[in-house]
Amino acid sequence: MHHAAITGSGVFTPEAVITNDALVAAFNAYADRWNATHADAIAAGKAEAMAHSSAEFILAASGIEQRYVMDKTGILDPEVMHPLLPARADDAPSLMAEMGLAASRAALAMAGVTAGEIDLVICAASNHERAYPAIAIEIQQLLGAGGFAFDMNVACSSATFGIQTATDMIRAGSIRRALVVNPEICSAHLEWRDRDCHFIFGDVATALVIERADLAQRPHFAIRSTRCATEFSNNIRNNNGFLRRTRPGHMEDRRDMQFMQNGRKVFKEVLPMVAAHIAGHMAAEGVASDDLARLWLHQANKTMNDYIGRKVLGRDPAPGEQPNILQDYANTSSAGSIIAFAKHSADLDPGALGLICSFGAGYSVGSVIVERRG
Ligand code: CO8
Repeated sequence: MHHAAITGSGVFTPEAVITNDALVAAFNAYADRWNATHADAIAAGKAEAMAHSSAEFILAASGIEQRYVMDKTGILDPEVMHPLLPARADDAPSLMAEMGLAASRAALAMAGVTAGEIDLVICAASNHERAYPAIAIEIQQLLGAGGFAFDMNVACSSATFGIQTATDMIRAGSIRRALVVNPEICSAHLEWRDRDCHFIFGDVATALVIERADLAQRPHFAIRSTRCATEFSNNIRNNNGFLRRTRPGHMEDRRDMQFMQNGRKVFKEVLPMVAAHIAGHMAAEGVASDDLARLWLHQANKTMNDYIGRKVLGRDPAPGEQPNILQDYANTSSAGSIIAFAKHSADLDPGALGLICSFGAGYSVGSVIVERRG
């Protein structure tokens, strides 16, 4: 059996930034307009006035300070309240492919691997901008990669499930090198007119090169073990899909066609699931808390990460032991833990152990134990 290693990582960060203050100003302007338009219904008790959002609430509840997005003009326009991403011709690169390509090129450069040496491209993300052909095959073609490619979706856990899939294929000998790409356009499936969630998500793309460990040319992270788990829940859900047009009234703008969640329930149910998952994975690998030099967690909520860090390490994580990037990027779904890994791993000494963990809709949780080499 072969061993696998992460030899390259790349992050594509969109140029447009939205601070909490700018986001809240746009939302509140929208709410004021809506309340003015519906003043009679509100006065008659037939409609509820929209409440204002607050930058203080957002920071305290989530730890998020800003987010990057592919377009901010529409999101910040109270008349629009969604990103404006014009349709592209079928023969032009799709948005996800373009974002994924930038991250992939950075990951390939870091690994010292050419696109032609890649045998597998997985585009693992929360949503794919079309049903087919697979975005992964488009990325494969645009890069000039070999082998085969496919899309997968396990919401926030897409990247870690992709890592396990690629690692297992390397172990079995069916491929030598894979690219796991995570282009996340969360802004396009977020309801920016809902104050309960309008602050949660941002856009980004990440990519990892995963190679047979004996082929690695540079310092890398050997993949010691991967573990995935799922448990069905409706607490994070999006009902958009191709059956929409088969239903009467399908043209109406339904709230459940965007991201929906019961955040409190998710918080309460996912935390113990993740803590138990990581503890079980570490125990199975004979890894004790003191053996772990770094935790790269899913980036949804600072309080959640503080709790998991304490549970896993048995103490408050020291600064830098459990790096968060959510204050800058917000929740970027599957890409969050990979951004944290890409930006906060190069300093680890050979032999140091770390753990990547993602969790979210499904529910789903995926963990990867890695060891610094070289
Ligand atoms: N401004 C001011 N007040 C607000 C706002 C706001 N923006 N939003 C809510 N409030 C109010 C509420 O109305 C409530 O008021 P009241 O007490 O009067 O009812 C009060 O503040 C408290 O609200 P909450 O109970 O909702 O606040 P929480 O402390 O629970 O914080 C969070 C909300 C931050 C959402 C928190 O619950 C959380 O982070 N939960 C975990 C969520 C999570 O991790 N989800 C994972 C989702 S990601 C995923 O799985 C990927 C999905 C696929 C990607 C989709 C891309 C779009």
